[in-house]
Amino acid sequence: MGNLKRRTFFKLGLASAALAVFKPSRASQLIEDSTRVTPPKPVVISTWKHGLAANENAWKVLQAGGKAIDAVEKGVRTTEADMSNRSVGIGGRPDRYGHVTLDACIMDEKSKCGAVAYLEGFMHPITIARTVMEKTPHVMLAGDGAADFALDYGFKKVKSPLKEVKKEWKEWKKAHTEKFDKPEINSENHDTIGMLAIDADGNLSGACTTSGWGYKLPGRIGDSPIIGAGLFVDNEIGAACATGLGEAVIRIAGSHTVVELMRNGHSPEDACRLAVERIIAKHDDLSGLQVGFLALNKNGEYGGYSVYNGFNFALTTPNQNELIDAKSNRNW
Ligand code: SD4
Repeated sequence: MGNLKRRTFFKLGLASAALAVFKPSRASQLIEDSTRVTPPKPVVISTWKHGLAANENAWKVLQAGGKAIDAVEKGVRTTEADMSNRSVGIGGRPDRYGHVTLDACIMDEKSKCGAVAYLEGFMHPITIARTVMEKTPHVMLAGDGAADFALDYGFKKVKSPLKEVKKEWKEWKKAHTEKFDKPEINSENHDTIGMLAIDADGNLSGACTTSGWGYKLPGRIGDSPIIGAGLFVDNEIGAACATGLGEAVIRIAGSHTVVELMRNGHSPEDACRLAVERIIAKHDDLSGLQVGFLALNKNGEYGGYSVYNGFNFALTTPNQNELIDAKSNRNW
């Protein structure tokens, strides 16, 4: 934060802190900062390199004047359908016993949300999550219940894991005989897709979908389907999503924390940085603990930050379409 930024924030921060307790204020009222660039809307951002292809499909919806909720669903379906992706969808890595279990959630501008967790054998968990949101009084369905629900709504079962993924898992299993060997998380081994969008009407939505931590214990559910952890949207303020070690994200209700930091006047990048620092402060052992956050506020400003270097995100606006390296706290 530059001096001007800092001074502006402190001045506004004192006045707004009291207000924020009683009445949520729009980010645009809290942040008056001439050094910040506000991109023209719509804007879509998403995690990792595969975000570029996902953004392309989301952009088709946004460019045609469509809604952010439709854009994020369409966007992340691209990654779910990509059989070369080992962390999202049916092409993902299985748990310790060879089952690929999928987690996903979605949230719209009215704070409606839906999620599926521990779901096996469906191509598009994000659309099943949206169906939970739209057709049931619930937010989250898990396991067999989620699978039965999906079948009831006409989603088709597909086989998993893929042959080559099964082969890789069998080799892993041979080498890992302990009851629970901590599977390695490193710069190669995590690429959940989280996507956030603001449409031409200024409405925000988000989606997050993953096959989770490769070779996890059966029954394990990560942050990605948990509203407030892997994803959170508050249409008055902004949206955030997370990637990386879900357990660490859950411990600080990560995405909700990022949105609340934006509510208190922090820029998207700064909010992500503060959430990362909170995670760092709460863990004695940071080895392999990669977490990255992305955030987008009501003005269309965006940012990301991660524990370790190597986290990047795809940005698409009317003027830009690029992969951006997020700042990080430390190097691998
Ligand atoms: C999880 N957060 O299941 C997910 C994994 C992930 O990038 O993000 N990979 O913990």
